[in-house]
Amino acid sequence: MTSFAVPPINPHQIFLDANAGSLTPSGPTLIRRLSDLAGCFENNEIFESEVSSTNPIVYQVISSTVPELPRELPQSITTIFPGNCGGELYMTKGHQHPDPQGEIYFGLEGIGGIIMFDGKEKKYVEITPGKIGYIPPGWAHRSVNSGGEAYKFLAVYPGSAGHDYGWVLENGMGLRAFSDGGKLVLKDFII
Ligand code: PAN
Ligand code: ZN
Repeated sequence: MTSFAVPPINPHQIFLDANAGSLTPSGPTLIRRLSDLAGCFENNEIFESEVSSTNPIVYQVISSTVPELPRELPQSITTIFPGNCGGELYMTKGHQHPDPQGEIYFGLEGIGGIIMFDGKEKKYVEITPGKIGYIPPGWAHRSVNSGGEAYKFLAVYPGSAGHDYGWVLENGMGLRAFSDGGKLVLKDFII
């Protein structure tokens, strides 16, 4: 089982394999199945039915060994598989950083986007390979896969930022992303 490294962290090199969606040496790997996304999709009836039938893997996150500790700069690659639940695109759970700090996402493969919400304003930023998405401090963020293949991106964030998933369940994300015959359709997020 892989894990985060223990400080002090020595200067080192990390090998990024965009195709495999991996970082080597790697720290923890997280697998999120549909059942882990309770409360995220609009159509709860279809969500429950798909959870009890195939409960597919929606996304995975492979981290480097750099720990989530103050002054460190952890990285991870998220791979969101293609698909939807009741027409709503496969997505990450989405979170706020309790210690408001910025973050960058760098597109590696596939096509997707970041839904961002600061509690009032909402934005959608498309990410394709080579594009950097900037998430300013105080903006909750959720990623979606808007294409027909796996969508992969590298995330780099301050180690003290933390992850608050409850904020999104309470406040929503401002926007929901759907696929209409392969075309991205954004709708207001009604709480
Ligand atoms: C990313 C996310 C990753 C998975 O590394 O943690 O894409 O999304 P959830 O954490 O919302 O499940 C990031 O934004 N880190 O801060
Ligand atoms: Zn984040």
